[in-house]
Amino acid sequence: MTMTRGLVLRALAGFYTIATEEGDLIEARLRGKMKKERQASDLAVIGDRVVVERLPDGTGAIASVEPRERRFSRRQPGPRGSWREDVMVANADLVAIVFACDRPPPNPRLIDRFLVVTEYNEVPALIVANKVDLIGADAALELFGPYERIGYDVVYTAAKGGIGLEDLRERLAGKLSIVTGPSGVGKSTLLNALQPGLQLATGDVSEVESGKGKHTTTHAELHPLVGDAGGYVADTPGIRQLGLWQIPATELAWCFPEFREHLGACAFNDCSHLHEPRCGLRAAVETGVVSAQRYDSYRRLLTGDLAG
Ligand SMILES: Nc1nc2c(ncn2[C@@H]2O[C@H](COP(=O)(O)OP(=O)(O)OP(=O)(O)O)[C@@H](O)[C@H]2O)c(=O)[nH]1
Ligand SMILES: [Mg+2]
Ligand SMILES: [Zn+2]
Repeated sequence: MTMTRGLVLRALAGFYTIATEEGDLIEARLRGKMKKERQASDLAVIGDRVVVERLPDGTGAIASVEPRERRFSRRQPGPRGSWREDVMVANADLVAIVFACDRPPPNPRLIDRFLVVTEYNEVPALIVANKVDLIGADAALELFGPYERIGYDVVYTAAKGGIGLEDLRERLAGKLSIVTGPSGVGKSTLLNALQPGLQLATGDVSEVESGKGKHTTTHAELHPLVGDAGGYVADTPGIRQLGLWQIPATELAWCFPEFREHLGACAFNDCSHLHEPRCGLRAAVETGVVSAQRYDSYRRLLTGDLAG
């Protein structure tokens, strides 16, 4: 029996593409035993490091999945108030959140929701402000500068026109990254510009604008990055239903990093920061130390008011 270690690059309908440590790619399925023993959320996902048995026909059978160092997952409501974890990628070093400067225009509420998910998963976030060609550098800085001021790394790019590609390449080099964001913001176009060999399918923006929100990319897959540093990047389908991405109420405020230093100042230690007296967070919003917009995102996420 020949065993090898590898990284799951693609997982689709029970078939897995594994990059082995010997440098080849093999198609594998899970061993039947694993399927029975493990929960759905524990089955292999992209980014998982696995042990594979090489079968005589050239395919493989995944014998085990190594413990995950990190995961980027969503909690989805299950039956009778339970939760189901849906792991999108394992062992990600970076989540690149792509928004367009225009077409579609960025929605700050939605940016905050993406950021909260990365904070909850404790994976570093990079904000990519794409399509800067449409509004120019100054206007782009006005839109995304506030995120730089609260400590997020922002790169300004135009997949069409080749702006900022070197900055983005530098951030991704040597890491296992996932690219996420709404549909039509240019995630696939950007990765193609970064590495033309990828040839990812891209969409026509007019169909996005028509409101149908056609998703051009249909599944997540890790692509090896060229260059000495190596690394992998996964393009993902645009995410529409971030509302399903549940964060426990007691942990939500912590997912806004600039709120953290104010949370100890609340009179009640179970303060929801909505209406309690002597709330440290609301005091910080009133003096302008914390942005009213970000607080509004927090309030909407907590109360389930996801409109706008
Ligand atoms: N002007 C301009 N248009 C861009 C830029 N990047 C992408 N586009 C256009 O935006 C549209 C959508 O691009 P995609 O790369 O398919 O978007 P996506 O984020 O991968 O979309 P999904 O796969 O549906 O999630 C295409 O028409 C691209 O040509 C850019 O930097 N500037
Ligand atoms: Mg795409
Ligand atoms: Zn409070």
